Amino acid sequence: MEKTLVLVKPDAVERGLCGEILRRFERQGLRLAGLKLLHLTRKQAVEHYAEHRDRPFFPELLDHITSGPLVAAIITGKDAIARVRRLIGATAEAVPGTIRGDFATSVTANVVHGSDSPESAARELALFFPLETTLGAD
Ligand code: IDP
Ligand code: MG
Repeated sequence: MEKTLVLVKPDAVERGLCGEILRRFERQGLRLAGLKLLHLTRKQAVEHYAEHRDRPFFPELLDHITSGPLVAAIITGKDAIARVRRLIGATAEAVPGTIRGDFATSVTANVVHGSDSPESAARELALFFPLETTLGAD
């Protein structure tokens, strides 16, 4: 079993897509193991997206992810990290049938985040769910 971090980004929360997006994971047999709504500070956003610090789109990315409340979820299941990424779809030109392919309105407003590796999942889950991670909840 693996755990991964999913963020339903502010554009999707604003559009009322939380239920639809979480349903896409649940109907594939993935399970919710943690869930919260929060509005990220700029500092938290910088920490979450630290790997993109030097990219030209970084300021736009920070503006978007802090633009309103987001929903953070721990998603668990066999091969959860790769399965979540497949359901989310590609960063650019996601195909129809994927979450981004069906709902993204731009590369920035792309409705959802999923951790890209076991190392990212561990780092990101500790950031968004420190208590659950410390307690080893699974
Ligand atoms: P990912 O979310 O598919 O893992 P990353 O390359 O990690 O994609 O980029 C993080 C986020 O930064 C993307 O989800 C998207 O919101 C934004 N982003 C990535 N590339 C671009 C770009 O070329 N222009 C604008 N925003 C981008
Ligand atoms: Mg990424």
